Amino acid sequence: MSDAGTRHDWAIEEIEALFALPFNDLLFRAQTVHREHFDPNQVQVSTLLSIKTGACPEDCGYCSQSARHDTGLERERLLPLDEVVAAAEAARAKGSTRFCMGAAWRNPTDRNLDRVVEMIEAVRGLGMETCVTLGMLSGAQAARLKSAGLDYYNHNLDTSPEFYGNVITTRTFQDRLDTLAHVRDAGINVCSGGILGMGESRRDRASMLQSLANMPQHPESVPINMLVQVEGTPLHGAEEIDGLDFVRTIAVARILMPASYVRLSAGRSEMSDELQALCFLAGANSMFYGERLLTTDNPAADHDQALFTRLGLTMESRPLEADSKACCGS
Ligand code: SAM
Ligand code: DTB
Ligand code: SF4
Repeated sequence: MSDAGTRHDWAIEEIEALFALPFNDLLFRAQTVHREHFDPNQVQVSTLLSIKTGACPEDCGYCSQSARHDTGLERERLLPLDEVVAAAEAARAKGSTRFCMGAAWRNPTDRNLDRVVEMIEAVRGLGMETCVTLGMLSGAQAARLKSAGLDYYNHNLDTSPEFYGNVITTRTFQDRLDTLAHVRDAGINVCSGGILGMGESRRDRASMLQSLANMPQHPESVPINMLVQVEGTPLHGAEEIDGLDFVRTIAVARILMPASYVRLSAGRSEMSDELQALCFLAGANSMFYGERLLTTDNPAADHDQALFTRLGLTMESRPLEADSKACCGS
């Protein structure tokens, strides 16, 4: 992706000053930036599938799939290829252009990767873009995924470096940066963002966005999740984020990373249509589409279709090459 004209040297105070703008000024600025890079009435939609569920050795405080939390989730082995292909075909039939496969691993083994490579090749064969999120990767594993034709790798920073230790202790913030560097070096598009509503401060939100925006190249896709509170996880009962602060975070992400897709991710089932509309106005232009995220619910496709109609939004119909997606200029 051409990054010309975008900055990678944001100071935390500058980002906090954006957060502190009057709401209307912030949204106007974000929407203006958005229109310079994207069609403001188009949304890219991806569908998720959990290809290996539960029994994860990591201790991420938000996650239903950690073996350390008693969430009542049934563990499942790696799904067979035909089930994955059937789910991708169903997603494509509903208009989804990207299929994202998630596995509850700390990191994949090379044998795990053999199976995932088959899935990537089969989903690409359907004419869909592919994304996987498998945990930490080595450089060699990232290269292997690239040669299988993988389009995107999702690996979130999750939160600020300062707040990180309150949420996860079994791997470090630096481990995440290392995996993202392997993905970038392999030539795979980077999908990386975080979660809001875990008890973090506004400064933590600013700091997380600073870590993303000051990478040598911005992630092509930046998912902003609202914590889905799962009973049995340590973060169940965390103080919820104010909806307007969520919108502010989307707007700041849009301003800092003008040419990236900002993804309105987990948590939409708990959001009103009006709150989601504000997120689109703030510059969100991609989302997860389909009844299920990985282990929790997402709004029904017909509800999202009705929302698109009410807002005059259309679903991006065809995958765009990462290096030619700049458009419009109007
Ligand atoms: N195990 C892999 C990993 O952690 O990288 C891949 C799957 S993991 C579930 C992918 C991302 O989903 C996490 O990094 C986190 O940002 C997000 N996520 C997980 N549980 C969530 C929840 N309850 N609410 C919001 N986002 C969540
Ligand atoms: C991302 O940032 N959000 C998605 C995707 N990347 C893999 C996952 C959300 C998971 C929400 C909780 C669940 O369904 O288990
Ligand atoms: Fe495991 Fe990923 Fe859940 Fe963390 S977020 S517990 S690594 S599945």
